[in-house]
Amino acid sequence: MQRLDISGTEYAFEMAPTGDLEPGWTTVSFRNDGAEAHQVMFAAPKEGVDLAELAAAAGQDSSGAAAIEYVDMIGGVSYIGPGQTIDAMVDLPAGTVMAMCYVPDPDGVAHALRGMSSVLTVGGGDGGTPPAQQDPDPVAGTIELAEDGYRLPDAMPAGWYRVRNTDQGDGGEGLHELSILRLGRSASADEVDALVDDLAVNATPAVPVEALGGLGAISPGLEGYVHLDLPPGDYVAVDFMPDPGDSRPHLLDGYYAAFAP
Ligand SMILES: [Cu+2]
Repeated sequence: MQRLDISGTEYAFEMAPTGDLEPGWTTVSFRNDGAEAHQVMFAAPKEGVDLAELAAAAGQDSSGAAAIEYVDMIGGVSYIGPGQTIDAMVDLPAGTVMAMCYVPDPDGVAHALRGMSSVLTVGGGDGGTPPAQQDPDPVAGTIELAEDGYRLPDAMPAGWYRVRNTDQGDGGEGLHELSILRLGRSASADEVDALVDDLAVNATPAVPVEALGGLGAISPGLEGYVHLDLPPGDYVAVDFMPDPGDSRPHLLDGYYAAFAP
């Protein structure tokens, strides 16, 4: 399978290879070599969208809500802390694909607005054979991003997880991500609620958390894969994504779940 190694720092991606990508399933290995949390979300502009128009709309909006009106989100790696590495698989379409980080900096400005955004050109090179369309083997389980929240397996041994966004409600605007946070200690439901409120405003929560990554934002009907190896403990899965054109992150509307793998 095609492989893309990405390192994230303040505020740029470094990618290898830097070109010659073919369409199809691609293993994306993301390493956070920075001091802040980062992510890499892949986005494909919708049919007919002009990149300059997209850049103008996205350039002032740290929530990402403006940008996502113009693109299909095709997955990637969600919010992950310094020193952490995670692998995901992304089905890259031919054409222009953007890689973006919308984690806020200490001033609340999205990293993408500070330069953490890259444009990839997929295919159109030498017409070589694209990577085989194959499922990773073995798949340890399936995680569903449903209209009303996460559907997580009862047990989550180490392995590849298929992540499917099945939320077709409200005109198919249900963009979601699977961001996995490990709690420093067990927390009551009220403490988890408070934690989510703090995360939504980029405040330091009372319960310490470690961002382990997960699958980056993915549009309704699409799927991706993420490799999880979660030590025993208490976790919360959260969705920082907003709806297109509305900056309110989904976690504030209850799109989160406490779990113990
Ligand atoms: Cu970043």
